[in-house]
Amino acid sequence: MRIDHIGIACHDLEEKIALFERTFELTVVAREVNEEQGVKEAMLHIADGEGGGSYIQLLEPLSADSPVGKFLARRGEGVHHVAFGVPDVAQAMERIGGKGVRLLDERPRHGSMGSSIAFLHPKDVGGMLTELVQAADTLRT
Ligand code: V0V
Ligand code: CO
Repeated sequence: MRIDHIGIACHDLEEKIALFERTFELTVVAREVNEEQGVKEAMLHIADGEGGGSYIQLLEPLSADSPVGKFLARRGEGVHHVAFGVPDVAQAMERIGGKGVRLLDERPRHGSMGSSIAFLHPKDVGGMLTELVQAADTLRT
C-alpha cells in the first residue's frame, strides 16, 4: 500500500535522532526496545497514508551479534531495510513466499508501534532487506 518505513542502522540512537530532528524537522512518535529483533529503535513521522503512516526508523543494535550489529560491522551506518505497508501480513507472506522468495520469519513477529512484521531475504529481492508491515490499527485482536 505504501512505504511504511526506511530502517537506518546507527551506532548511537540519541545522536541520530537529534540529527534527523534538526535536519529534516521530523518528530519522534515512538521509541521501543525490541529484544527479539535485538534493537533499540525510534520512529520519526513523515506522513499519514492508507492503512498507516510513513516513518524513518532509526535502529541501534542491542548487541554485536544481532542483525543490525552485524550489518554495522560489515557495512557501517546507513540504510538497513525498506518496509512496505500491507493490509494483511500473513497473506502477503504466503503470496510472496509462493513466488520462491525466502521468508526470514515463519510467522509474523511483533514490530514497532504494535505492528505485525515479517522479513524477506535481501538476496531474493535485488539486495534490499525487505520488511512487510501490517499496522496496529488494521490488526484484529
Ligand atoms: C545482510 N545482507 C544484507 C543485509 N544484511 N543485504 C542487504 N541489506 C541488509 N540489511 C547480505 C549480506 O551482505 C550477505 O551477502 C547476505 O545478505 C547474507 O548475509 P548473512 O551473512 O547471512 O548475514 P546475517 O547473518 O547478518 O543475516 C542477514 C539477515 C538478517 C538479513 C538474514 O539480518 C535477518 O534475519 N534480518 C531480519 C531481522 C532484522 O533485520 N531485524 C532488525 C530490524 P554477501 O555478503 O554474502 O553477498 S527490526 C525492525 O525493523 C522492527 C522491529 C520494526 O520495523 O518494527
Ligand atoms: Co523496520
